[in-house]
Amino acid sequence: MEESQETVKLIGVKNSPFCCRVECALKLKGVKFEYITEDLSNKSDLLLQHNPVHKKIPVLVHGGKAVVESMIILEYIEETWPEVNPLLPADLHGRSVARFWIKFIEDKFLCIWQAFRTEGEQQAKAITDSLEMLKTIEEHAMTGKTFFNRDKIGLTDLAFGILVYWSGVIEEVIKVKILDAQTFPRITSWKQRFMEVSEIKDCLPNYDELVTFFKLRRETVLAAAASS
Ligand SMILES: N[C@@H](CCC(=O)N[C@@H](CS)C(=O)NCC(=O)O)C(=O)O
Repeated sequence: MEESQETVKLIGVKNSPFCCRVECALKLKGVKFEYITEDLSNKSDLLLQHNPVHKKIPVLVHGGKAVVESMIILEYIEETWPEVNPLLPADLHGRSVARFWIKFIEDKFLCIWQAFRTEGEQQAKAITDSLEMLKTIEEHAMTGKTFFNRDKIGLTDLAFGILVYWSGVIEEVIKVKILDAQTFPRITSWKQRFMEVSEIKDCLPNYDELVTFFKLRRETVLAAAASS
């Protein structure tokens, strides 16, 4: 049977920040969707068929057509349902600024994951890089508005905020404080405002469960690195 033009499905897992970004965007737009939980240890034909290149989640399936890569999915959601809760500014310059910071976050935020995957000198370097990345955001992106460069939540907040939530988990797992409130007061108060948004609160997975999951994950990753 052919899919309705309107059917929206999200293939994902709840412990992935990239899937959480998409879930939050759909909730903010009030779009109804079906969440299809993927088994990453035994990838489904549905995932392989819809994302044959990277074989990764999240995948958004809209009217039977797949959209992949979380930030591309978020732009797609914004362009498909522009009227409700616009997630980009109306003016072109404002949009370019939002996209600049999204690119910055996509390029640089991985250093926090690097701190999760490593130990010793490599980890120390990843932490230094993470602090540098946060300092740039603290000084140049937090402009005194409620959210990133505007008073309404938008795509940049989703790009950064969900990763910040997960990085809190990583900090706890590796027992290193990176996003310290005294060093980064603007990011810290922005984070509080971001977490207060009801659609965001609804989507964030339980913190303690994430910590348990990522503790085990780190043991696996380090054991694999040690034996290679
Ligand atoms: N750049 C991608 C990253 C997606 C990603 O890394 N997904 C992970 C889960 S968090 C995945 O599917 N991993 C499975 C694999 O690498 O085989 C995005 O933003 O969507």
